Amino acid sequence: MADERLFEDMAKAVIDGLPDRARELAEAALQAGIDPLETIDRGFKPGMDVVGDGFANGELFIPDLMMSGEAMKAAIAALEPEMMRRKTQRQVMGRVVIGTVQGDIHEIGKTLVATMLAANGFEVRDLGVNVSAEQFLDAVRDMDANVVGMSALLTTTILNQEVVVNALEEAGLRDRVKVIVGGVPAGPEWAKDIGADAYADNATEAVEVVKRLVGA
Ligand code: B1M
Repeated sequence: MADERLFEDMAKAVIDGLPDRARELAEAALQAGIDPLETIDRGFKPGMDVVGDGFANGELFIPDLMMSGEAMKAAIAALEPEMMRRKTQRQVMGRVVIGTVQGDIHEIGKTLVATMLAANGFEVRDLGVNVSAEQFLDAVRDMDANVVGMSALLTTTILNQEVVVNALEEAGLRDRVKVIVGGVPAGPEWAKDIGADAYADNATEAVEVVKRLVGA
């Protein structure tokens, strides 16, 4: 019951776009021993979904999305050390290059996936947002990656996931890497259509899928 109340307050902090309050609540959840991912999934993320719906309905505007994004980022930053502490394994399970595709600056989901992969023993190079096909290719060569992860949140930019798959093919790198895609407009059918190896719905699933892809 106390946890439910905390989760409601977290959603509200994101909806109201209050980074300090979000950080405070994340710290309270850590004190209470709640799993950081449960905190995100049941507390902060539902608030983000309310904001997304409000924006889609024309009730909220870009500054609202930005402030909510800042609140969500503050919460994740507070939870990240505990995520790493709980999951860190010594053995390197694989090398992952990850980024949000070109034209897209949504970073929160991608960063969460990158953090969870790192916490689960993968060496992760996070290229950030608005990442071009060329940048993905350079990083694959540079770190001899065996997995490429791409996030996209817009129905327009998701097309760039296919651009990267094709660029990997043309550069002769496709056989060396497994490709996983994610983000709201993606899905298993989309992954199959563009020649990716897999899709994951959330950060926890992404870890399981990437482990399977590298045979770990
Ligand atoms: Co934007 N935005 N946004 N936005 N934004 C959405 C995506 C939108 C659905 C809102 C809406 O209308 N309901 C809509 C897209 C509509 C569409 O394309 N059909 C939208 C729009 C339209 C836009 C702009 C075009 C608005 C404008 O300018 N007119 C603009 C585009 C800018 C650009 O990228 N070029 C824009 C801008 C922004 C902000 C910058 C203001 C801000 C982002 C701030 C930031 O990232 N620092 C923002 C936000 C916050 C959102 C919403 C509200 C929340 C996104 C988020 O962070 N969710 C979003 C609505 C929504 O999603 N409900 C929306 C929380 C995060 C933890 O979840 O990112 O889904 P998510 O990640 C999940 C899974 O998807 C999955 O795991 C993650 C963790 O569970 N996943 C992966 C993600 N990547 C993965 C990769 C994997 C595997 C799993 O493997 C590699």
